[in-house]
Amino acid sequence: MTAPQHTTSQYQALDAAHHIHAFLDQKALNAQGALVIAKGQGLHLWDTDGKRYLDGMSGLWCTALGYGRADLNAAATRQLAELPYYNLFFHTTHPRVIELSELLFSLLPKHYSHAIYTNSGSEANEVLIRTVRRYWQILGQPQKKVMIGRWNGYHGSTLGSTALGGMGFMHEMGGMLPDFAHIGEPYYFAAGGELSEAEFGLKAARELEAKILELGAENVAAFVAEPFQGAGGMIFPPTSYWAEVQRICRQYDVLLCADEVIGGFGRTGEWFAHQHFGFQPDTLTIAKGLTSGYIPMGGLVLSARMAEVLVQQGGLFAHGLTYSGHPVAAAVAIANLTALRDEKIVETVKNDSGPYLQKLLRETFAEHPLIAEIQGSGLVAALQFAEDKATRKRFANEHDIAWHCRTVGFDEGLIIRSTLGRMIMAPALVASHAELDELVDKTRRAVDRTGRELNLL
Ligand code: PXG
Repeated sequence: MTAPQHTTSQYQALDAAHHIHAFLDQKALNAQGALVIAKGQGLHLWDTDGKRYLDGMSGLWCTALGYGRADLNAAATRQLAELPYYNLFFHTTHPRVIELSELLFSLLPKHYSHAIYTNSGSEANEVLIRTVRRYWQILGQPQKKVMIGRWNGYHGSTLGSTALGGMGFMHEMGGMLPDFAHIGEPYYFAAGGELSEAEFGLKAARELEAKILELGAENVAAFVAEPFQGAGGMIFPPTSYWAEVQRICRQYDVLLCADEVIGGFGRTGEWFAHQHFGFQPDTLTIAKGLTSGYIPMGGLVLSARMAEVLVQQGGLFAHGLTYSGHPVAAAVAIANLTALRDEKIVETVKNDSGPYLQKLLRETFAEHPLIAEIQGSGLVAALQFAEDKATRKRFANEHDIAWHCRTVGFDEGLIIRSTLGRMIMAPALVASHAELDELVDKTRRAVDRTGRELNLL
């Protein structure tokens, strides 16, 4: 291990002096000091004081294989020695990116054929916006450029991906772009009212139809959404939702674009989350689990139907990134996807570890006085804090309650996320039963402590 250069408090002071962290009030964080994570192995992390944490979030939903995989390390090291950099500009390409696509498209449903690689999910969604608009331009409909996303959806932090996402506080920082629109999220617990889940799923989907009619179908390029909403609270839509969304997109000739950055590569127990929900998007945005987060890489996957138009009729494609299809990232992605496939990890999530976690969570929290809903599939799950289960009455200060739970979780040696009033977890796909037992046990302790410390019980 690299010898530490500083003590924890020195690291914290330097961190405060030089960084503006993501989605936090930096001044408040500086007063406290950030947790300095120094080492990872399997599902575990250690901070600079040697304290161990169970990582219930796979880093940021990305370390599908856990930390410390020698095969991914070896793939990167070999590639660094052989060809550390080349690109797909000006009539060149290289073996690793081609081998990666061969493997990726062997894992994807057969109607996808082309990929444009990026360094991140945000960039992949930027590419999506321009590619979708280009597609309609080629087909003689340049006015078809409005992208419809969902309120509380998350598609990244760059200007276009922020506009596509539905986080109002993000729109406020830097302003909105034209030609983006949003519909409500399919959050039954919060907005279902007196409807059944199935009825609410149809109602939420039909907001898309109303928005398309309001804007004029001739102006709408695409609907973009996460199959289940990740950063926005791990919200699983009712089962009636996606079939109706797909029907609407087909009826009005609007492209259906799935953001699989969190859901892709086995998280739900299927290779891709749209397969879990049973619909067929025209494009997929991928990142995170593509390389298990060991090295940055994302991409936009296109259906054969779209790619055919872009390639056969499109002429020059006016886009390119220096690091698109980077050989070291491609080598790591190949090692990662090979391990997911050959070690039957996705099958294990579907048939064994996923059902194990989902059952354990329901046994542990079904009767818990503070938890009113448990959602999830495979190795992703959410617990909804609420005041009253029967009426689905949420706590007025649910954000503070969930944040407290996350903070005492750190104290208990557990890393899970809070969003609004929900605790969300997404452990590495290689989690053992013992690690899932530890995850649920520590989560229950954090929830109980939250109840006691905030006088909720
Ligand atoms: N789409 C989705 C669905 C995402 O979840 C992005 C795009 C952007 O990817 P990049 O690689 O540009 O970050 C994301 C990222 C959280 C959390 O805690 C989620 C993300 C990032 C950071 C934190 O839920 N998702």
